[in-house]
Amino acid sequence: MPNVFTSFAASLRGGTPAYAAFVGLAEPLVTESLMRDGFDTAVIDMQHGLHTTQSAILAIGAAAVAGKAVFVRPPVGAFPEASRMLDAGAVGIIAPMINSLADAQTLAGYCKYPPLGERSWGPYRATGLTGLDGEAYLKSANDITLAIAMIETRQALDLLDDILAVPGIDGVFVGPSDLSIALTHGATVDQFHPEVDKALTHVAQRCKAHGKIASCFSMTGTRAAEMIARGFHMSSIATDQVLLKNAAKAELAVARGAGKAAGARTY
Ligand code: 3PY
Ligand code: MG
Repeated sequence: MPNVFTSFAASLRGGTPAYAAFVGLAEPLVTESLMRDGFDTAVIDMQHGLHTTQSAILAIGAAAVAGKAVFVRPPVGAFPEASRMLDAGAVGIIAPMINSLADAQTLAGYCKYPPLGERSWGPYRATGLTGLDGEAYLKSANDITLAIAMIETRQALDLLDDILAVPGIDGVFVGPSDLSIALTHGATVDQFHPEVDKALTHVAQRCKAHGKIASCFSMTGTRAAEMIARGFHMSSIATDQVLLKNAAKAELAVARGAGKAAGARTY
């Protein structure tokens, strides 16, 4: 029986837009709560967030309890962690700083079974979450899980077509902060920098030409919707910490008489 773990990748490839939570707080309930609040998926962040191998595994399970399949972002170059997270039931890997063809090939190698790669066998939890037995999982894993390369440097942008052409790379995810730092030679970190904006449009167009997934980080819901309108398949929105800060500031402003109420809700 198909479920979110077997159908999410096809739905994303098919053009159903997805909004992702970006989760750095290593408490599983944070992920579960964001999934229950309506995000389509999440990126569990082991690169800059506080997630460890163990907490990421728990977050995958917490999202599953809420009926959602999530991505994991391992640290830079931690390719073995990518296979491990797929074994633990991640629906995809968003790998940071994929800056060369070799990086992209290595990512595909760790994420895909032969003939696309050399992922080692051991889908410890993935078979349970997908509901597939070993043989069925082997046959479908390369399709139902996603290897996504982050584009966040000038080299990566220059190599975009080559990266997208790697068999086993399902798409790219633009990191606009790092990209702004790279494109301005370290002068600023500005996700809305005109050069970044131009790059985002270019990435959406090249992904369309290659028939691959375009995804990116956005700091606000407005920006995320704009990215989907520009042809991106998926955008994350802010981070869990930013959402928490925004809500805290807004409610305190209301309490102190200087803000507008966000609306009552309960647990
Ligand atoms: C970036 O903007 O550099 C990112 O990695 C987003 O998470
Ligand atoms: Mg980055």
